[in-house]
Amino acid sequence: MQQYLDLLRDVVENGHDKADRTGVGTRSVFGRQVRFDLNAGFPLVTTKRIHTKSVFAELLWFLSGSTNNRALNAQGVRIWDEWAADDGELGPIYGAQWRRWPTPSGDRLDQISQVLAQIKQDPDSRRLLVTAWNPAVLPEPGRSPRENAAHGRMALAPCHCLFQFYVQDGILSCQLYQRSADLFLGVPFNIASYALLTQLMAQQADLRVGELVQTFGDLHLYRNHLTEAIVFEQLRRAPRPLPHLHIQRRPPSLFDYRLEDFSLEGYDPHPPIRAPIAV
Ligand code: UFP
Repeated sequence: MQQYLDLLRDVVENGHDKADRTGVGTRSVFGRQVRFDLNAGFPLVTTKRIHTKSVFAELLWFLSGSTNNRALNAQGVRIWDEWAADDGELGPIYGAQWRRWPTPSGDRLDQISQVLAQIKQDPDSRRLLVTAWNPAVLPEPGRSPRENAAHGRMALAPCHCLFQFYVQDGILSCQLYQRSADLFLGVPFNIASYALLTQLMAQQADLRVGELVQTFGDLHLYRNHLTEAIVFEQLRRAPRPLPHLHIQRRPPSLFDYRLEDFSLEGYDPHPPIRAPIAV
């Protein structure tokens, strides 16, 4: 994961100070891209421990179409707690847009099923996209995430908002556009999540995996992460070999995977580094 450390260094060295919605303040750059060869190993940050159960459970939760935090809490995953309304609702975030995009006629579009079908039927298509960016249900400015969720708006505007698949010679690649990226806390999760999604899509489409390309809009480090104990500690650590992700079985559909289906071999990270999250 040298690419990740290079990004950290890039933002530390080239970032400019920028105010942000949370009031914490960031150091930020605009427009970056990294590529991961998914055959070289599973792209998981090794210079601190990543809680992969949260990543995997969250992706399965997105794929299930759920937008209620209680389903995640039931699995011991608490990464969305800061944003959920009292009943656990997060409003129409990723799961809703991926699986139930509302059409003008009142129907619902299952973008994920459609794109998987297109990958199989027309792999050369240049339209293999899924978008979570639905301007009609973005959070209303001036409301807190919880208030938005309670009013049927997204608690948080999608950060990983658009992705595209690409098939060549039986190999599936994926490119993600991430408009806003908390490089220390969010990005390691986002990389791992889309690496897993690409592996699952490939398995279901009988394709091999190629690359994950990740393109960033506002790529930032929060000011309170730029400390000796957090970002600079991570930069002192040497990356270790990448783990490998094994998928134990091929379930009948993309929507039938379970957490127990995934096992990571050879993940030997440095210890965790705790950091405050900006809400
Ligand atoms: N963020 C990520 N990845 C995610 C996610 C959030 O990096 O998957 F959900 C970060 C980016 C930003 C904040 O720091 O959360 C979202 O704030 P905003 O909507 O103002 O960009």
